[in-house]
Amino acid sequence: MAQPHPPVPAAADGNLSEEFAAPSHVEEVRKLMAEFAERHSASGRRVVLITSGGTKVPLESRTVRFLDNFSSGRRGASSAEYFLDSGYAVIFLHRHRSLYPFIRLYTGVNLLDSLRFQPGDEGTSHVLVDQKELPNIAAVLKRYQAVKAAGLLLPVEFNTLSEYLHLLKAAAQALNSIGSNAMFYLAAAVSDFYIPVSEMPEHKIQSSNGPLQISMKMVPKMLKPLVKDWAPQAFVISFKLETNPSILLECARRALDTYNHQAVVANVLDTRHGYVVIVTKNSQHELILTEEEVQKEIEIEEKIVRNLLPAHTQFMNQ
Ligand code: 9Z3
Repeated sequence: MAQPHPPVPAAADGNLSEEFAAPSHVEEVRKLMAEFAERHSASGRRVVLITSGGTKVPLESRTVRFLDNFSSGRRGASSAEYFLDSGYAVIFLHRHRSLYPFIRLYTGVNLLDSLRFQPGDEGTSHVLVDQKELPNIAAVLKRYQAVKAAGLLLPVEFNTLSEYLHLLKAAAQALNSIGSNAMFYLAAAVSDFYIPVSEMPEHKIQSSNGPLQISMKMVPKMLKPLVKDWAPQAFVISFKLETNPSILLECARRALDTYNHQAVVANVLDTRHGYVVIVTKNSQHELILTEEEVQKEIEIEEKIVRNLLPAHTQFMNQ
């Protein structure tokens, strides 16, 4: 059985109030994102805002400890590449140090093991890349440099939950001016719980005080104001993660009913990189990676993006 629907938290109107400290650079980033969106939209390109990675929830103001979650950012980083390949400009709102488009392919490789030192003439030297250690590096580098030269990827970093919330709000407002040319692809794993600044101890919690009990508040659901107020014409895709497959689709449908956006990509923790269901008001589409596709290094994100593109086109034409 699915759990009962939780009460909508107080800040569901999108007013983040003083409970979430805004990052100092939020206005500067808002301007960058608005310029990026308007420039690309004016030249006929669609723009997708991808959120990616987990969020950090501090337990102390001078933070020593925090709550985190499992998300690696692989979904967001690989999807960014497929959106770029499909002609979108991408704002990549990602957790600091989570996986990043293109370079993600070399996670776990020790860079120094893939480089060779070669002395040159007259005291010069060269550093060479061993392409066996970095498979496909020439092709990946070419793609990355082309994306960079065309200014198609705008990376924006967050670390804490507060930073994420403020930057997402700024992004949504920045993309509003391009209407249905904008897509939101909300793949970040965002904490549902937090400790308000007003209730957080300033200093490190002392273990000498004995076992720790914490009480956390519900994080406001940003999807509601995003769809209703901040970017009401945009094409919005949220993600739903469960660990119990038997409640997955019910939860995804409930999210669609509650927030009234275009689609939910539903996934289960253990199988998330091989199986998802794209749920819309009138359809339910299972995407599965076969064993053969896994062997060929095809990724489920390619299928997700390929599935969403015609839906976005149709939405824009409505
Ligand atoms: C997802 O469900 C993503 O697919 C994953 C990707 C985070 C599972 P990785 O980063 O994993 O590749 O390791 N994202 C959304 C998760 C989420 O918190 N959704 C909320 C919920 O389920 C709704 S907004 O309640």
